[in-house]
Amino acid sequence: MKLYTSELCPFAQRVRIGLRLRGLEGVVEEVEVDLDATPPAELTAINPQGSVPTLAFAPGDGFNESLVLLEFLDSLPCAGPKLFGATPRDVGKTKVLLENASTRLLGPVMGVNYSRGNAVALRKATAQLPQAFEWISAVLATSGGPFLAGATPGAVDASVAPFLARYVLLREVQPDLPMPRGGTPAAHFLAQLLQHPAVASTSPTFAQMAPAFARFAQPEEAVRSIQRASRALVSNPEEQCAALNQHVATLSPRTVRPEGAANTPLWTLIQGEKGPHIHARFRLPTYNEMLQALELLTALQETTDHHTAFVLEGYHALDITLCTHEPVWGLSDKDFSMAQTLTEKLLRI
Ligand SMILES: N[C@@H](CCC(=O)N[C@@H](CS)C(=O)NCC(=O)O)C(=O)O
Repeated sequence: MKLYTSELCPFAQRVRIGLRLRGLEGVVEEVEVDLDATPPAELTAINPQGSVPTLAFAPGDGFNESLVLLEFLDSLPCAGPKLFGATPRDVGKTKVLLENASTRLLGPVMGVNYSRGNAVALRKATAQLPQAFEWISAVLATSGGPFLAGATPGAVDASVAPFLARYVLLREVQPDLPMPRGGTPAAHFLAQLLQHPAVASTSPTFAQMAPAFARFAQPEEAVRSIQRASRALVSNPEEQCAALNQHVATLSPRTVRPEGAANTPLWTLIQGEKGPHIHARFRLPTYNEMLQALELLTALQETTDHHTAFVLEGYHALDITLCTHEPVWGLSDKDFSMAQTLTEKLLRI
């Protein structure tokens, strides 16, 4: 058997930890895949997405998905304890705990690890961490610790360890990220888990992770282009507004629609009393889409530190106005860049 894996991938590390906990390292050959290159044909023959971890029994025969693979390891004959527990009752309890770990612990931890320079997402995820640490302490009170599964690590430990290991490494560049309070069961668990040979021997180093951290700490290109855009006022706002509308006309809206007839330009240039600004109105089909739109809008504003004026009409229409008013009123490249990215994102909801 072969495991297609990557040292950098936390999902693959789950299975690599599972192999070591089960004592199956010698039985499964680990094949390192370069995630930046075209995936090998033997891998895509089994898993067309070419993602890791993927297990191969024979050419063209195997499957992927880290948690399914972890469970499969328990079906292989070996001396090590079962990751999901010895009885069907234990397996059931472990699966419920995995679900809870995923929402209560991994949700916030992954939210931090993958916040991509999104200031709102980072703040939201960070705010949930203290409760996530309390959840760990509560589970340990039931299992008896030092691991979530009890005396030895099990499937839930293997599934959270890679993300916690990366979180702790990330603190080297973001030292303000919270840790469990010293002396608490959660702090003891974290130390024990990361030191466990199955976890320590499969965890990447900071140097290995640094390029990925740099990539994940950065907002996507469309957001960076707003950050880079100049605040100097443009001399040709009519032309820029026309170019913006031409671009918008090439987009295919999903559920959020620009208001107006098909050929009406979305963004209009308005000569206000204090100076020019651009305005657009978006139609939202339901309350739910409006909440998504507001979340997206506020996150983009906070991350780029460029703010719109927006007004809701019920939960169905969102009016957005953009202009630059420091040091003087007018329209800048930043406004047009913001308008473009915002429209692209809203029409993708
Ligand atoms: N849900 C999958 C996620 C696997 C995954 O996202 N793997 C990433 C690397 S961390 C990957 O292979 N990405 C490359 C791709 O999808 O092309 C699992 O739990 O196994």
